[in-house]
Amino acid sequence: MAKPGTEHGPDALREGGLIKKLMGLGLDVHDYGDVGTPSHEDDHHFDLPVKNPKHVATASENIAADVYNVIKSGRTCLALGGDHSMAIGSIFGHSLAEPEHVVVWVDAHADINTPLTSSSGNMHGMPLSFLVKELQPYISKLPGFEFIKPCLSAKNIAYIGLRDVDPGERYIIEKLGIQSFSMSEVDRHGIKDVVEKAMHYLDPEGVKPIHLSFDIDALDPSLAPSTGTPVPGGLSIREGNYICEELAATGRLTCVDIAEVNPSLGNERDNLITVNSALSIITHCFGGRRQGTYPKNYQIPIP
Ligand code: 5AB
Ligand code: MN
Ligand code: MN
Ligand code: MN
Repeated sequence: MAKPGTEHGPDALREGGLIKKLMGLGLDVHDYGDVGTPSHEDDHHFDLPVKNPKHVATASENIAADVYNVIKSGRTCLALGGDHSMAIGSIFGHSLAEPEHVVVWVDAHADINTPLTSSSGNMHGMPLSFLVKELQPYISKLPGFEFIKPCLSAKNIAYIGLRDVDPGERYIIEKLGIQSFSMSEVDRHGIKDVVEKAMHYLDPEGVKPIHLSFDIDALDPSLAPSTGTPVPGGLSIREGNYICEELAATGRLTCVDIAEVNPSLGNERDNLITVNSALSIITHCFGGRRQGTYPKNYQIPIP
């Protein structure tokens, strides 16, 4: 958490009209409020350059419990970040409710550094490493992380949008054979093919619950300037919305993370652009379609 401010992401989205927009799609929306993320004193690791592990561990445990309860109650979960370390808790909580779920990770970054491959010590660059079974021999013991049981196999993950991947991460992706559709694949094949291939690979039968972890920095920085680690050459809003429309159309999208919206970065206009992009991504995950939609009981008004 080198750049503070992502804790204000959820309120920026609420103030941008999130709930009203979702209700406008005819959904029964319940805002469960903010998850408790208490910080700890002496929150450093003696041997590793990992920042705030206890803070992340407590937050992850609370996020996991809430995500589990929301999904168990039969609702679709929207988890608003926060930096992307939030996905440790949301994916773990999702797996407690739906052990068979698959993960579509949309991001400029691979977020699969181990505490030892990371050059920054930032835990938002590591979330997947704690969850992937095959990586556990390489994961250092961190205070508070005992509750996490690795719940994903490498074959349960597909990346879309990568364009800033660390050497250790690229090695891990290749060694474990994780499906990765970087921006080069998006350029080469187009977003339709990429989404089709990703979904066919993750779940050829089309029966598994889907977790979409969407880092707003997957979008081009012109569309999401208020974020901590922008990288040029990202997804267009059309490509981002297309991914969401296609996943939503499966009827199996059970949990969506929106991470790394940081209203403390950039000016007011940057914030507005970023929030509007995030709202567009979210609504297309929840039934919004560019062809248009109407509520279930819609009637043409009679004069
Ligand atoms: B984000 C970097 N790979 O580990 C690292 O925004 C960047 O959640 C991580 O995708 C970016 O610090 C994390 C250099
Ligand atoms: Mn990320
Ligand atoms: Mn990122
Ligand atoms: Mn980040």
